[in-house]
Amino acid sequence: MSAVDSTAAVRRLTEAARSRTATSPLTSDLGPFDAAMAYDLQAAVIDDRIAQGSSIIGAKLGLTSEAKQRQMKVSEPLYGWLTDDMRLDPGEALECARYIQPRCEPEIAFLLDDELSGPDVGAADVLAATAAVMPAIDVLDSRFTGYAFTLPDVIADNASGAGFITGSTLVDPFGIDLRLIGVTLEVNGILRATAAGAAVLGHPAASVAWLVRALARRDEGLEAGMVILSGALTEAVAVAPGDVVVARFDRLGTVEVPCR
Ligand code: 0L1
Ligand code: MG
Repeated sequence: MSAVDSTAAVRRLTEAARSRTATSPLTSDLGPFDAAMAYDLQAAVIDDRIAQGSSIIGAKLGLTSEAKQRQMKVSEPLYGWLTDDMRLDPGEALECARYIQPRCEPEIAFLLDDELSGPDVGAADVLAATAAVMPAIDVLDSRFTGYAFTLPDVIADNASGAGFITGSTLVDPFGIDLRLIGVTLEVNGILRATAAGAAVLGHPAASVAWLVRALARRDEGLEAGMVILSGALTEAVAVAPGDVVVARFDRLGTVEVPCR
């Protein structure tokens, strides 16, 4: 496997996002590459955004539930980064024209009050470093036509990350079994999916721990103050102007996104 042209790959992804025009998978045009190189390309995409003025405020996990792995035909999780320009304020509308093919999915978000790094971090360490958990909706927008990609492609594409919104309730995770947090996902008042926290790698905190261990392989970690989206509990739903997406979480509260 030869190294792919990083400049060409980054240009393809940033131009697709800028022009809201989907592109073909990098692996089909630039040749195959592995997950390690895919994370190098992801880092280059994020560096490019930082150079344009964005800053990293958190991270996200993807493909953490069996439902999502089946939907996307892959068998392992992945991660990406959240930048400040991706955050939607409570009540703010999701402007569909800013995206290529937006989808929404409900997630449990962790707000860290301590840094997390190292190859041996487990779910208990994550909970100990967590200030609060919050209900969240992850907004996806694959830069690849029809969400058709291989795992390295979607890693390079920052895990299809495009936006996110957290609910206004900050909940202390102690005394709550996050595996048992139920969620309902409604679009326009129609129930589209239900799930519980255990859908996310058995426990949402185990999912964040997986991320920390994956980052340790690159000598990276998570910082205090970061928001971590721990992975979707259900499949993602496609959204269009006029839709209202509502995710209701047991004990964590509700988060809602109007689309226009
Ligand atoms: O947040 C996610 O689960 C994204 C994973 C990437 C696959 C997708 O685009 O659904
Ligand atoms: Mg997600």
